[in-house]
Amino acid sequence: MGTMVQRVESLSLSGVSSIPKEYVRPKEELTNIGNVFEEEKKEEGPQVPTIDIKEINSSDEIVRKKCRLKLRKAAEEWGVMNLVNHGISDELLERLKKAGATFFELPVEEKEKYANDQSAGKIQGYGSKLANNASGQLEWEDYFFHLIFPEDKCDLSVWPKTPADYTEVTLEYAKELRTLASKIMEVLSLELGLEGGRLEQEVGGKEELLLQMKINYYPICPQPELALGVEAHTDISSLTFLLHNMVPGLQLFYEGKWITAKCVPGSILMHIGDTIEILSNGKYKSILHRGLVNKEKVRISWAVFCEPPKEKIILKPLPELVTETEPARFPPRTFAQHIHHKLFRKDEEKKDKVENGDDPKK
Ligand SMILES: O=C(O)CCC(=O)C(=O)O
Ligand SMILES: [Fe+2]
Repeated sequence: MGTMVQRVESLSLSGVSSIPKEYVRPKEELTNIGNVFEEEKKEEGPQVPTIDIKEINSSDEIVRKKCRLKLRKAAEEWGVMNLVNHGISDELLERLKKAGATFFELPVEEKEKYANDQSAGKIQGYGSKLANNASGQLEWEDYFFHLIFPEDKCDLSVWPKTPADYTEVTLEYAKELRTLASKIMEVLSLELGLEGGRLEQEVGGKEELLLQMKINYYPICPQPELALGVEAHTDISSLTFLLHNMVPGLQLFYEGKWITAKCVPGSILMHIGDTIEILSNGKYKSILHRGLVNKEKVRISWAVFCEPPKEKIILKPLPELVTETEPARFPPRTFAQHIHHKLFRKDEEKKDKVENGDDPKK
């Protein structure tokens, strides 16, 4: 195990009334962080679309086309949507959420037995963000991260042993999500005028596409207006599927404003990630999003990232989608290079701010 890492849960339970400075976001991020319960109630303005995919493979062509068109529009305009009638039973979703919540109910000392060791390259397990840049900026969350599909690549020895059904339930959810991911990628391909299997094949196909789960655990925060659970980012995945415990927190940056996602019972929230944005040459969007915290309720979310292999595939706009009027908007990069590029760009932005005398710590 590595050196002692500050767990946000311990900080929260200690009863501090003000948060350590590393958790205070720089001032340019703070303008729009309000009370998330009030934000969620607001009815005016644009809302994350809810897409019913029940008829996505209907034998009635008109019904099928209508359903697929809605999915495409949401992927083009928002890059994020609540999927309903997705085919995964409420019962399974509830069991999955119960399993993760039960694990997080263990005392921190118990969870520490599962601690990851990022410096040793062991990225699976229980973790919290480590300060990895000059500003030392941290996020108000702890998490549990591990590969969940394909099963033969999973290291079950690092998965939670409490509760006893954690592994069984999680493997079942992974299998069902993998099927759903295929279904979605098929429609996204067809709607680009490509063969149905194309996007899936481009991200690694049945063999190589990896599903990684991150359970985000956001403890109660004494100063939620100064912190973020997850800082603003776009997902690097091809697709991301997200569940949560019905506590609001997710915000999407849409048309220049932060929109708070409403909790839609039974839905699975889905993001188009950078990978599909790149392959589609920007037709489908990977939206900027972040997570707020609050002082009343613990929030938990389950994000599953469908990722291409790190080195094997060069991601670039598909040649069919590149024309003289629509030139390639992204240079060719492996997934690993894409990750590196994003980190580098972020560090450069921070450095710029320091050099211009705008201290990002403030
Ligand atoms: O907790 C959430 O709603 C968002 C989490 C997220 O964006 C992520 O884990 O990538
Ligand atoms: Fe995300």
